[in-house]
Amino acid sequence: MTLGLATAGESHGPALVAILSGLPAGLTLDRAAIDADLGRRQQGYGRSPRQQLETDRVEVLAGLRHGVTLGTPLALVVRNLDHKNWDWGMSPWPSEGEPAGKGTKPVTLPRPGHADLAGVLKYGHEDVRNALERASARHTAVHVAAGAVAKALLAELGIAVAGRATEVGGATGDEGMREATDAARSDRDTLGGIVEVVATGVPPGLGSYAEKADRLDARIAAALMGIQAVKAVEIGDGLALARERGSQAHDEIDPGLVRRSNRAGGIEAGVSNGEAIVARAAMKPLPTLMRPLDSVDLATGEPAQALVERSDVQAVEALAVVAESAVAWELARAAREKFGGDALVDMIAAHRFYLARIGETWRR
Ligand code: EPS
Repeated sequence: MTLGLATAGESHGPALVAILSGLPAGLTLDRAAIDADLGRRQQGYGRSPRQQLETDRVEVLAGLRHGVTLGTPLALVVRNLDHKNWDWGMSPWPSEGEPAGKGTKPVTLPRPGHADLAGVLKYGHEDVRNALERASARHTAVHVAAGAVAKALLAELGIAVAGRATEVGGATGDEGMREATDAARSDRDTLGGIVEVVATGVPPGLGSYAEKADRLDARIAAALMGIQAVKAVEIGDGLALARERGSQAHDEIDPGLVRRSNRAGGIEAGVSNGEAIVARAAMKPLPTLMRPLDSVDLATGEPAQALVERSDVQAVEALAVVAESAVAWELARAAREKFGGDALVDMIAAHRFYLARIGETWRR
């Protein structure tokens, strides 16, 4: 028993969709809670004017009856309200009538740092838009909707997951991060940053050291690295541990199996150890620049400036929500594998039974 997630959708197409498989029956979903996470993802200082056009809301097409999962695939939709401005340019079928709105002319100026160049070469596109539309971070919206479902499942097991931005453009603290954003905006530049996700209530024993692909840290790292613009991932004290001695780097165990520290970030040998799971992701500066970088016009082969489109100055707070969703999804997947159950009550019972079994040796 595991969770599956398949998504589709272009940034300016009609909608983003997701199909979630492997959820137990009997899980109550709260539409307002899912929409609240979608709203959190859209907020944050430094987002583009596009966010004023979109008010993301989840629609459910299948797998749910009266707010309760049926144990069948759950189909989610988040519409792109901006699509009305791209009706002709992003029509799934051949467009009718005269070209109107946005996206009517081919893009031939690839942006360094974006999917543009590799995408057109890989897929044989002539219009860079055919690559950038799917590569866009817009589609993180539907991943956040899936993550909200995962968080609802984890809450039934007493697990909570929260993400926050810790650095923007090298600056820390709310004030510092805002100042850095303002400075980059007035220079017509962009920034990256760092986010931290913490999961509490995770029992020991999620993930496995049996195979590389089973390791919980490998799965969390892949999930975070799979988010647009993420270039580095750290679990616990990650990079800093490499510079320390073994006598300093590990989390000593006291009676009651309490740890003196959590430098491992809650995972040892790919298995959760009962401490809070701590994961960080680092995001590069956004590659759509108002003062474009040097590139080449793919239509002529001549030097040119990269595509200029409206852009966020930074989207680190959005990444915090997306990263939280990604970690929640991986934890929910690992929990489905460990506790199984077609009905939520079966899963909860298996979780309780397991906690009782280890309870004599593990604090709760
Ligand atoms: C994005 C570019 C911008 C962002 C978008 C991600 O969109 P546009 O090209 O339409 O101005 O606003 O993010 C979202 C729309 C969103 O909902 O997060 C990109 O190229 O990744």
